[in-house]
Amino acid sequence: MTALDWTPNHGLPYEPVPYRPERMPADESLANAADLRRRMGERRTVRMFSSDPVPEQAVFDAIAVASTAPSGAHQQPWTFVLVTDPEVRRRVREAAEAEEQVSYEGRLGEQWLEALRPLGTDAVKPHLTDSPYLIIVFQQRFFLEDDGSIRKHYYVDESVGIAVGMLLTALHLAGLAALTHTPSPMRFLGEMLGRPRNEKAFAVIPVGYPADDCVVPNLHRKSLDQVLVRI
Ligand code: IYR
Repeated sequence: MTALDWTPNHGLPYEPVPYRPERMPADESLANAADLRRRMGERRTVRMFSSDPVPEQAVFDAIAVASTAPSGAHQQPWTFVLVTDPEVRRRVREAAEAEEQVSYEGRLGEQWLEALRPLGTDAVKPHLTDSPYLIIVFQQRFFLEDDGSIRKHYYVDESVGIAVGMLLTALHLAGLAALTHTPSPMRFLGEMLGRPRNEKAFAVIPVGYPADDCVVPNLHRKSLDQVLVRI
């Protein structure tokens, strides 16, 4: 990874430049929006992966899409660690499963376990070693200058959350399955992957094709009128 200044714009002053994208005709807007709605309606969180390889450039492209997300003060406070090394993955799985074991055996509490029941999840996480790729997303809580001093980053949770949403969308539209996995606590990831002290693990995202015998829970989504309020 190349070194960055504290902001990708190097602290330069405001410089307005023209932005005049060609306006999309309404029928094209409607067709695109309806098509995207249909395609995204087909996205499912997958926990059973094939180990078949996927086109690597599609994964790079999806990460590049994620990095176009809007962010607080345009600080782009994210790092995507792409892990394929089987030994590193074995260690990540071992540590994640150890934490999950404690969680499922009681740390989560009865109400949380009850909320998870329809998902059919447990402490065994084969996707951490089975999928061809693991994207571990880190949030940069602050910028670390070369001399060790710190510059604040703004709206880090929101920015990284938006970027991960765009990553999941891009992966799905490229025909790839993913899982938003948040082993808790995740501190072991920063240590294991040698990340600097300004970075905090945000999500672990296995990427690949669903296994031939993949199943997903029969979940239903809220309808538009359940989530949309018009005033
Ligand atoms: N992190 C655990 C538990 C878990 C929590 C939520 I909230 C989920 O939506 C799914 C799982 C796990 O990965 O199993």
